[in-house]
Amino acid sequence: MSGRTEDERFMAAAIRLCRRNLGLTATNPSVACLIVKDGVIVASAVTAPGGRPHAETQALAEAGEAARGATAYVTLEPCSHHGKTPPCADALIAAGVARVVVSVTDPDERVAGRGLSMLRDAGIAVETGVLESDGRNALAAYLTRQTKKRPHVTLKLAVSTDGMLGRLGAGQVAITGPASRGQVHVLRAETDAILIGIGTALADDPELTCRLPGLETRSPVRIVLDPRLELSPASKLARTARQVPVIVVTAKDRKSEPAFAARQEALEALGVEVLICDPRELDALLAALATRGISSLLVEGGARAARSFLDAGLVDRIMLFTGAAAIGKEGVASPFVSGRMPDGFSLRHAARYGADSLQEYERDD
Ligand code: AOF
Ligand code: ZN
Repeated sequence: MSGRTEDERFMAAAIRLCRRNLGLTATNPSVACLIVKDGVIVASAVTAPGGRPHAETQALAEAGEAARGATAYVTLEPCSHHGKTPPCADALIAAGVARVVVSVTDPDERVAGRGLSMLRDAGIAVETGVLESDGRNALAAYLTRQTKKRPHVTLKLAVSTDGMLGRLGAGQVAITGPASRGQVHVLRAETDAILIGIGTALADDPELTCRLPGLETRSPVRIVLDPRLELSPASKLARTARQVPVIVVTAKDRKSEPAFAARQEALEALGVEVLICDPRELDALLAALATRGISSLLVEGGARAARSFLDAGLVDRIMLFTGAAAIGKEGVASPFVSGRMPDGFSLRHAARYGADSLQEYERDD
C-alpha cells in the first residue's frame, strides 16, 4: 500500500500474521513478532497454540545473532511479568534489539505500560500505537475479555435480498453462496465459541463445526440457549459432543421437574455439558464463559438470539452477509438489512463473496 511508512508496512504484516493463530491461544492473545534488520525480515513468529511460548521469544530464537541492532515489530506490548514464561521485554533487551515498534499496549494489569518502560529504561527506542486500530481489531477478543470481563461478541447474519433471515418452518434455507459460507467457516475457526438459540437448533439441526479442508480441528465450542432443555439427544450437536464440546444453557427452576432430570441425563450421557444459568441473563452467562477462558463468541442465529444480544447491548461486531436470493412469503425479518447502518455501529469493512456482499460493522464505543 502506497503512503504507508516502513513501520506501518511491517506492522501490517505482523497483524496479518497474528490472525493465523486466532482461536488457538486462549486465554492468551495471538500476538505476532517480526525481527527486521536493514529492511529485511530475519525472523517472525506468532504466539504458539495454547498460548506459549510467546511470539517474541520464538522470533528472537529464530533470529539468533541477527537480532542485535535490529527492530522488533510486535502487535501487543511485550510482557514485563514473570508468568509461566520469563518477560519478553527482558528477552528483547538481552538480545540487543535497538528498536521496538508496538501496535497496542497490553491492558493486563501485570503489564500495562511496564513492558514499554523496561525497554526504554534499557536504552531501546520504543514506538507505540502503530496501526493501532487494525491491531485492536485483531486483538479484539483478548482486549474485550481483559477490559469487560466478557467475551467479544460477533453477531453473524445471512439476509436475503428482501431482508429475511429464513422462512418460518422451512428448516435451513440457502441464503448465501459457497464463498460466503467459506468465510463463515473461517470465522468459526478464529472463534472460541459459537452460540445459537434452541429455535434454530430444532429447526435446522446444525452442526456448527468448521468444515474447511485443513481447518477441521479448529471448530469452536458449541453453545445452545435452551431454557426448557429441548435439545434432542438425536440432534447432530448432541451426537457429535464427544468430538467438539457442546454446552446447553438452561434455566435454573427446571431442575425441580422429573422430566428435566431425565433429559439432562440423556444429554450428559452423550458428553453434552448442561450449564444451569438463566439464558435470559446474558450478562451472567457471558461472565461465566469468560471465566472459562472463552474470549470470543460468534452468535449465529436465529432472530431471537440476535435480538436478545442486541437488546442487552452485548454485540461488538456485526457481520452482515446479503445473498442474491429472495425469501418472499413467511419470511423471518432480519433486524438489519444491507445499506442501512445499525444504530451505534460504524462500517469497518465491506467485501463481495461471489454473488453475495458482506458488511462488517463495529460498535462505536
Ligand atoms: C507477549 N507476547 O506472544 C503474548 C503475550 O501466562 P503467561 O505467562 O503466558 O502470560 C499471559 C499474558 O502474556 C497475557 O495476559 C498477555 O498479557 C501476555 N501475552 N505477551 O509479550 C505474546 N501472547
Ligand atoms: Zn511475553
